Amino acid sequence: MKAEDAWGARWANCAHPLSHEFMRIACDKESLVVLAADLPTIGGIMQLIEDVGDHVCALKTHVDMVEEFNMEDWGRVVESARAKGMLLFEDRKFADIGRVAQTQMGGLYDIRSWADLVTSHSVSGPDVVDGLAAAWEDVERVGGVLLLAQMSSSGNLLEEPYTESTLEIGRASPHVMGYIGNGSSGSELKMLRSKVGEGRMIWTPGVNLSAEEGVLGQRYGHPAEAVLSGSDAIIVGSGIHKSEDPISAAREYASSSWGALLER
Ligand code: S5P
Repeated sequence: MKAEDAWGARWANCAHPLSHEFMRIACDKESLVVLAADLPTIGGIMQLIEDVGDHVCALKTHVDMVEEFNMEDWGRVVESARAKGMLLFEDRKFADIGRVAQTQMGGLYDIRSWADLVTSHSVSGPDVVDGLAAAWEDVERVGGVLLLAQMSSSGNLLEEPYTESTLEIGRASPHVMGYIGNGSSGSELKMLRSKVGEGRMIWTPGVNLSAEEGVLGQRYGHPAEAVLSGSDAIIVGSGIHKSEDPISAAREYASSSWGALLER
């Protein structure tokens, strides 16, 4: 299916090049799944990419949870994700002043050199986004930022006025590809979509086909409901990597999210 037909107004109105890249991959794979590969070893992540990469559009990582991290082995992860046609998305949740965020994009993990997308909080103000963009510029790469406008964890402090200020920061920067929204709540998502409009993506964690609650305060909603409420990508971790059959699970999340997009 052609991306502009599947995505409609979103295709026409999103300006960030990586949003189009994502929408194209989603159409190729018939899936809106972003894989949260929350595993502590490079071998485990590699295996997961091999197993489910065909049904997943982006690999979301937390590099700082990987034991014995080194750039050489990480290069293999990056290579195999790219070979499977996935975007690389480091969920670093930056939150510092601009200059420090720019420096943190380098360092041991050298996120700027391989990540296409990163998450950032907006709590420190708009300069954090400029710092991240400057870091990609330093290595002559283009990247996109997803700002946390909502969270899925219970009792989080991202209330409506904070969400609105976050959207203001996002609107002012071409580097902000979109926002993280709360996938566990259809009503919160509809509200977020109405404020965001068509020009930015909303990606949502907090989705699971079977569980309603995760460990340590994680909340879950149904992936199809999230997409029907305005989400453009479902971020799935445990639902896939903790499943007894990750391949079938990835297929189910793919078809549930893709079906909901076509319905939308
Ligand atoms: O509000 C949020 C934002 C994020 S990015 N809630 C989240 O759970 N996440 C991330 O999504 C979290 O860091 C984890 O990697 C993933 C959810 O994993 P799951 O196992 O609950 O599906």
